[in-house]
Amino acid sequence: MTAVISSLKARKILDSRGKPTIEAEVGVKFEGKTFVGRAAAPSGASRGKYEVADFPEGGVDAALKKIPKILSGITGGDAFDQEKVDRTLHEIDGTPNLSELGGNTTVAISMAAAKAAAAAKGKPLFEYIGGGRELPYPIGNVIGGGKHAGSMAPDIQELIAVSVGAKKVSEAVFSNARVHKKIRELIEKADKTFTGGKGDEGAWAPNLDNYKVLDILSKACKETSDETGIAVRPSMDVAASSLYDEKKGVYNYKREGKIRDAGEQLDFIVELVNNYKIFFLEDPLHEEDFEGFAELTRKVGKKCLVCGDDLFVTNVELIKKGIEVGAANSVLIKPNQIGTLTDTLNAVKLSKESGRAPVVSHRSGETTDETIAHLAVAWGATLIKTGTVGGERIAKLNELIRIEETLGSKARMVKLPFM
Ligand code: 2PG
Ligand code: MG
Repeated sequence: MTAVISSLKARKILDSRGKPTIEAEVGVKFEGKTFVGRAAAPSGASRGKYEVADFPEGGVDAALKKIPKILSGITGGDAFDQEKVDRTLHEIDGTPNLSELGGNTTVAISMAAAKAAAAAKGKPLFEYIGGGRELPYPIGNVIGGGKHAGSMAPDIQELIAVSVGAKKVSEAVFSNARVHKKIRELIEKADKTFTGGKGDEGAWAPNLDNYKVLDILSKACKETSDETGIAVRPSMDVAASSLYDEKKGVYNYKREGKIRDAGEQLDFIVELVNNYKIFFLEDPLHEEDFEGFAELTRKVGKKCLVCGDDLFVTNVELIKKGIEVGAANSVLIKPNQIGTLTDTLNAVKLSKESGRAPVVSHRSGETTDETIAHLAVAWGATLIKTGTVGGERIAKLNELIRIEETLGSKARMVKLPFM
């Protein structure tokens, strides 16, 4: 049985930052009927150096001009054979970093093809592509800084709440949202001039420094836990590559007015993990410091998920490098960093085989596409990073709630480490 690819359409749509991105629709013919899958690509602000190209030169418009060529390349192919579809996309592109078509173009088509195939089988996407039944813990960005907010916001890019005590995904989603709401009240107390401004991912963007926002995060997590009985742990994405001055080899915390060399950065991070009981720690060091990640993992990796985002960019070769030196115990998974579903799945598999917790993630520029919710469940991700509030963020969270409902009595939360 084959689901014969018969059509491909793509269009320029808006993302949450008001920038153009690409949406694709793939049509397949199966048992005399036509099924269509649709997916859109997100975009990053703090992009890793080794991510595939997002678009060809000329952006979305240039990508759209390539659609006829892609259509003729994939027409007649079998959408049930995802590996082949993705291999064909690579062949049509012909470059090592997808710069001819753009990783956003290929990822939208790859995901749309999978959705069309799932529709042909009459199955939800998560069941079709993986069949996982365990729900990931959503990690909720509640305070934004770095490249996602203005210059007076904290240097750390994301201060995050993880409702580790939740028994259901719906409980975790609402618990994270409760922390988000509480954070606003606490910021208002600390900064009378706060206007309610938010960063790119819907997290509050206050004029406060790193320690103040960490104190606020920690208080909000504790108070929420006390009120609901659901344990919530502080977490963060430092996005350290954005702070790193390559020429000088130092981390420049502009908001804080502080420069930290490699050793000071490591000590600072260890201090934060210990003082704030950080559960999930993403990109604490810059994207080429595999040795530093290894040292940090040795120091705090028994109590904290040390996660590589820009470090690995969802790329199996870089994950292998991490395995060799013992860097990180968790891997961020972003489909558009690597360009196809098959490449993304390979990164998830290798992460799991090596004992590294996969964390499926959105980007700071998003659409209402909900695909990553399905990927996270299908592949048994430990966590899913989606943000906490805002239309493009709740698109994923509400889909998780629906998936939990679909699974009914078979639904389980994944087992978290260190608990
Ligand atoms: C990150 C992401 C998503 P961006 O650094 O993890 O939160 O940001 O999409 O800007 O790379
Ligand atoms: Mg990151």
